[in-house]
Amino acid sequence: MSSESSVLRPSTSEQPRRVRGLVTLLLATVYVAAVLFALTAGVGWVWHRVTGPSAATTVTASAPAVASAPKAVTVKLSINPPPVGGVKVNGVVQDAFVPGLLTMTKGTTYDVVIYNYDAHAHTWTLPNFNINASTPAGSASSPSVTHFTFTPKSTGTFQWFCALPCDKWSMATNGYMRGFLKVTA
Ligand SMILES: [Cu+2]
Repeated sequence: MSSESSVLRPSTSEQPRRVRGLVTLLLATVYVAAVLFALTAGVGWVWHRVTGPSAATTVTASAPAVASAPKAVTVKLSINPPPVGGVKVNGVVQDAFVPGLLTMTKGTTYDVVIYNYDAHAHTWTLPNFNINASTPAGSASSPSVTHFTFTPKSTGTFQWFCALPCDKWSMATNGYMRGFLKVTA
């Protein structure tokens, strides 16, 4: 009995310590789990705040900006258009941009589209506005198409020309392979 009790005694005094240890471990686990949960939820909330509403704000903010953006005015130019394949001057077919004389409004954005029906390349060069659009060779049935967009920022009359050697007469004559861009206020 006495030996039994002496064996039991340390075990009974040890058991609450073990229980206390287990409770502490359990509490620690619960605490760590709670902290992890709080962190995850917090990060999730922050993530939602950052991605959700800001993305929606970007969409609503960009929508009116696109709608209020000025629309470009399309200007079509043709080089040696069919059926003539140029412009007839005194019975001779001359190389020509049609139209060769243009008028634009300052501050308006223009989308210039050039159709080249000629079998030779040309350019539409306007140094005042840093434009040098090269138009590759095309054909009467399948013209090459060249695009550029620009907004004239100053008024006046500006010389444009074809910088590639082509029809000598046209290169020297305004309205054919050279001409003017008039920009009005
Ligand atoms: Cu030319």
